[in-house]
Amino acid sequence: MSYNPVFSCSRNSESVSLYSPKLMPQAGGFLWNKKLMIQMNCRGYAIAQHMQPEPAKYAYAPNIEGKTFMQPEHHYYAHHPGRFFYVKDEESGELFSLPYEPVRKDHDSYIFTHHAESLEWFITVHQVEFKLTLKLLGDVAAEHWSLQVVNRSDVPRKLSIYPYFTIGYMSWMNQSAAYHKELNAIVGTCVTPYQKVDELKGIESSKDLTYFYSDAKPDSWLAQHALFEGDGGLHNPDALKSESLSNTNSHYEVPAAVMQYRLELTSEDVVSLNWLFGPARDHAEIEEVIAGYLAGEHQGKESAERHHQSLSDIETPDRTFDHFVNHWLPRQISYHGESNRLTTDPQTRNFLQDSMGMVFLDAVSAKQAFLTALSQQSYDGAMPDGVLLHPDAELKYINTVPHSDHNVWLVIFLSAYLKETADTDILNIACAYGDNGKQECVADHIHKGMEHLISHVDSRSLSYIYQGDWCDPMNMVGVEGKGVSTWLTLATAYVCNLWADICSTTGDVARGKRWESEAERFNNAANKHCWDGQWYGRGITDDGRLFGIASDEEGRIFLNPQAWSMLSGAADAEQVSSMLEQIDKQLDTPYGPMLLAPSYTAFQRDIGRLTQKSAGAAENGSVYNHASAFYIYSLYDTGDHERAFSAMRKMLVDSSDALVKGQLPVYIPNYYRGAYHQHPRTAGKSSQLFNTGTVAWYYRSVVEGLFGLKGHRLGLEVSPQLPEEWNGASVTRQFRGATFKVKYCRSHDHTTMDLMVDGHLLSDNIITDIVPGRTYQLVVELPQTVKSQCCHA
Ligand code: CEZ
Repeated sequence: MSYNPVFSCSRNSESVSLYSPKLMPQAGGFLWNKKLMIQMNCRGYAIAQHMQPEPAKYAYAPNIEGKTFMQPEHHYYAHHPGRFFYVKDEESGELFSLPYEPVRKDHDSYIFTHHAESLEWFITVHQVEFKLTLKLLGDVAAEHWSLQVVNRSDVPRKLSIYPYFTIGYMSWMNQSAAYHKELNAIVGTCVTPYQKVDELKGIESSKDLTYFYSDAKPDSWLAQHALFEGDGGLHNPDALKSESLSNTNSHYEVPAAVMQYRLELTSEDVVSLNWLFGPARDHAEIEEVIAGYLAGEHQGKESAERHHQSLSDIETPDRTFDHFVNHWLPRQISYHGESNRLTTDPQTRNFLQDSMGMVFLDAVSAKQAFLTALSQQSYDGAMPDGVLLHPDAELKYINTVPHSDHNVWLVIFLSAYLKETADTDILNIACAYGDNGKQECVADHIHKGMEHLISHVDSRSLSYIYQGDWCDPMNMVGVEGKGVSTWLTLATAYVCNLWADICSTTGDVARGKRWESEAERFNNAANKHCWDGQWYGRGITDDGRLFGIASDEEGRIFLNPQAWSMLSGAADAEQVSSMLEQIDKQLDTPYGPMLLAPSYTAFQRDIGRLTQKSAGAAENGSVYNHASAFYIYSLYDTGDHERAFSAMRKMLVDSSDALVKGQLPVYIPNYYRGAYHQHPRTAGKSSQLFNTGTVAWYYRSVVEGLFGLKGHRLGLEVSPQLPEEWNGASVTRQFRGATFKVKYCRSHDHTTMDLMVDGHLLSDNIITDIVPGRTYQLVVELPQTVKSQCCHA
């Protein structure tokens, strides 16, 4: 274990431990399976959703709760839903709780450990050890909690343990809860509230029960929140002052699930208790889940060992980086790929980028996802705002607002997929259109999508933005249908080039040439109309105002157009160096580059909702990691490896900034608060939201940029861009069925890179004729750098 005061990462296994519930009170982690996702913080608060197939809750807030999507910087409060365990010492009367809430009494020791498939607390109080574990029950929508209590003192101890699981305000129409002896469970029941007759059909099949099953018979129970809490408050509930709970149900009263277990432990006695908590349709379903659990089914989720990683066993001089990229990064990509961010209508761009990440873990399912998206394209080439994943799914929330960028992501996915797999057959697969069922091959679909993309432009060849592009809340730049986006113009040029490359390399040279010239048209347009002297503006409003420029007091410079001008090839060397200088000066922070600066402090009607967000939060100038990831990818693309790695590294939580970020290094959040110069007190704070397109681009940058092990039509192209100060590194790369054990080393003997494959020197940097199933030893010899020499000394 490498130890520091706040957290530690275990060296060989995928786990991170936190040593206090107070230093980073919001920190926690998440688990998911195909049916359920739970985010737990280290103090016991929980946010859980199950899919039926629409996302739904089974533990609610104490009052009426509106339906919403997952929010950044979620706020917890005393009555927030959670999973809590009160412990009463029957002899001294002392009361405390695990993992920390609601009593908030210090323990003698506290460790919260996040593993890939479980969350665990190890807590000691007066020489009694408590090991609390949460796992999910295979691919069933159920939480499995277990508590092991060990008396390490020399004397017998009498303790009462009371799990208190909030069920909360289930429904204003009908809610109740009671203990059911035959199930040994407290079951809360409700009727999903509705008003319109039409809604009844949709909710009749919903899982309106919440159950709390115990594998041991409790000594007493209580199913009603108000009676449990009484006047004592949650930190000292009235119900725990009596010897036993009152075995009272709830009848149109807010339900809760509380049980009591009286333990008498002699020295070294061990007791284990287990519970299941989850949603159900009816008692038969609860019985089925319990039976499966008792029979030992549902061990581990199906997906766990299915994924191979394109990159593994990374060893570099940077342990934090290794640990994150070896374990947590692929885990977060899998979460996106498997759960679709817990929606049945993921935004098209999210779905395609999440699938791009999956290319590196499970190319077959990534391909399937791509074809699912493509089958929803209209015959005129337009892509819908969201991809429907269920026959009854509908476009909701942001997907009812027209955005202009969705076709961009089809080509980006395809290009990444082809690089990794060389599966050009995909281009010939027949796929139907969403609106008329006609079938055409994938290549023709893409071609139509590209035509659609390049036709939605003004007379200057600048792409219309409508009510948003990649940036959802930039909703008023083009609301009248005239405003344009510099970012989208450049992204269009970029994908024209990618598509040109795919066409040319698969033999359609004429098409390739055509798309190359389209790329040039868009790049020229951006240079002519959007370049502001030192950097690119972000767009031109309906009224013809170029914004994101030097004369703007707020929103003076945006990151995205700069990054994508490097990808698209619009910016020449002089422009690149001028932009980078300004990014360093105006956008960079210790947590990464901000999306824009300065953050807006007042509504700008011609830009939109983005300017109404709090300064430094989300798109209004946070360190928006998704945008930083584009920037990183573009830096590797232009060979600026020092800037690229520095931005990549700042994105990870480190011991030096964990307290500021308030998060454990188990995922990349969608943002860290920005407005660095305007609001230094809050800058750097994590959004704690792990839904983000960042991870796909991050992984791609690590594989293709940093380690330079990039797919090429002919084989594996090797062009590493290690930070100057690294003297060496090693990785295992799975590629097109073969395994490459790669060692990088710098030495004085080299002025250029030399590649040795199984001891033979290669004449160029592409390994061809790769034999699936074979393991290759690849040694990459690199010239010594001044910095790496210093490090070595
Ligand atoms: O949502 C993300 C979107 O899921 O914001 C990104 C966008 O590219 C992603 O597709 C940038 O706008 O204000 C909003 O409507 C935003 O749309 C947010 O909800 C944002 C959230 O941070 C969710 O992760």
